[in-house]
Amino acid sequence: MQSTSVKSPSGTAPSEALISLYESMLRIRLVEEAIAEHYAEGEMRCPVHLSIGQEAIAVGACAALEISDKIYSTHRCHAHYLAKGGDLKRMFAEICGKEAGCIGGRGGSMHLMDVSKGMMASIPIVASSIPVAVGSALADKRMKTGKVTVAFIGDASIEEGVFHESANFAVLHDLPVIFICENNLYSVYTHLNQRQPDRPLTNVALAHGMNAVHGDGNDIETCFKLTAEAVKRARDGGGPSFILLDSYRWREHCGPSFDNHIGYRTESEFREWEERCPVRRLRTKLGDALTAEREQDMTSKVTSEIEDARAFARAAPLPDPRTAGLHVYA
Ligand SMILES: Cc1ncc(C[n+]2csc(CCOP(=O)(O)OP(=O)(O)O)c2C)c(N)n1
Ligand SMILES: [Mg+2]
Repeated sequence: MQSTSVKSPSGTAPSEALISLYESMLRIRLVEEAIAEHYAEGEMRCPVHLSIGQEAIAVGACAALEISDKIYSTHRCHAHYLAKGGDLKRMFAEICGKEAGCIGGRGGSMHLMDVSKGMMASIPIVASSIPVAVGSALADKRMKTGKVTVAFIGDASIEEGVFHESANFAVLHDLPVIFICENNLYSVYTHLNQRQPDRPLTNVALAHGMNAVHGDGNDIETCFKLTAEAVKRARDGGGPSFILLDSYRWREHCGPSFDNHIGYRTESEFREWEERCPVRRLRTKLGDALTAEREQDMTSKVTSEIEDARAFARAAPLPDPRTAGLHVYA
């Protein structure tokens, strides 16, 4: 999907653009369901953190960016990589530890990047991508490139000191950086209410003097609109923004399965959020604008793309062990 094609002057997405956003979300959903389905086969040689249930944030936000804008992600990076235009074959190859992977098979699922698409890095140490994103925005401001940087962060990132140092620095220097906080309510097994009682996360950003907004992260138009507004502010020299988007991770924190039975959350909570599925929600909204035939074509196209990517990854060679020392700085 060309991210520029969904923009309209009013900041809302027109109908063909919504169909394109739907396809993008559906693609991410089907890719991650394929990962979950085949994970036990043992070809994927790394832990996986799935974004199933959270697709609207990645797709809506990236639709408000140019390809030349930059994003930074976390351990839960598949959706961001794909939404920004990352190559699916190279993603599967990376997850399978193959040389053809997007970083040569050296990192796996939590380290996806594609600099040519502005997917600059994914860093699984919680909050560690934040200062890198802020540095990237500082460089772009100094070089007057007009580029905007987005740091996708989880709700737990706000609990790391480096978020506060980075937020303070970004505000003091009016940097073109946007913190998109995907609030899926949990840091592994601990609910936000136990970690941040009586304090909306937006208040933390506001305390740093940053523009801060809050929205429904399962509504793709909200994700698009709030990001588009923050992008405009950043490009106009208005400095950083913090966007808090509520969503829910459907699968276990790390791995392909469901884990509602282990006790940290209830089945009924899960069912409530499942009802708010971002993909189905947009599908309902599209109604007859997306015919059943077109949707079937879309699904078949994505399914065969996934099969091709899996076959590519399976057939690709492992990295040459003699290259293990490359890119290691000591
Ligand atoms: C500094 C640091 N502490 C702990 C961990 C272990 N860890 C990995 S993911 C995670 C939870 C992150 O929660 P959140 O930021 O809300 O993202 P989510 O997994 O919910 O998408 C933790 C504690 C880590 N990777 N880095
Ligand atoms: Mg979380």
